Amino acid sequence: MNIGIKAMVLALLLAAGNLAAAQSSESMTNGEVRRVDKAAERITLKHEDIKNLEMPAMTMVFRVSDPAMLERVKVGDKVRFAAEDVKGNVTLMKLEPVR
Ligand SMILES: [Cu+2]
Repeated sequence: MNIGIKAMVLALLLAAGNLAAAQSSESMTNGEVRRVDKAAERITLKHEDIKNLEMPAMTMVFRVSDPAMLERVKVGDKVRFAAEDVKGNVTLMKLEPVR
């Protein structure tokens, strides 16, 4: 492989990585807290469509990527969140109250 092709492949890989990062930062979803289970590090949210997971609106339990997320919200709070499929578990990567 010559240097020119290597550089082009590297540029394409970087562009793909930037696109993935941009998509994940834009995919925040609205929800409402129904239950907080700090012991199990889980939270129940009533949520709108989660576009990046192609999931329709529903009420369901999520794992959290950081237990500290659960200290910032309480039942009844309106929230915005980013969820991803982590090894088959739908996991909250970001969670912020809407006030
Ligand atoms: Cu769901």
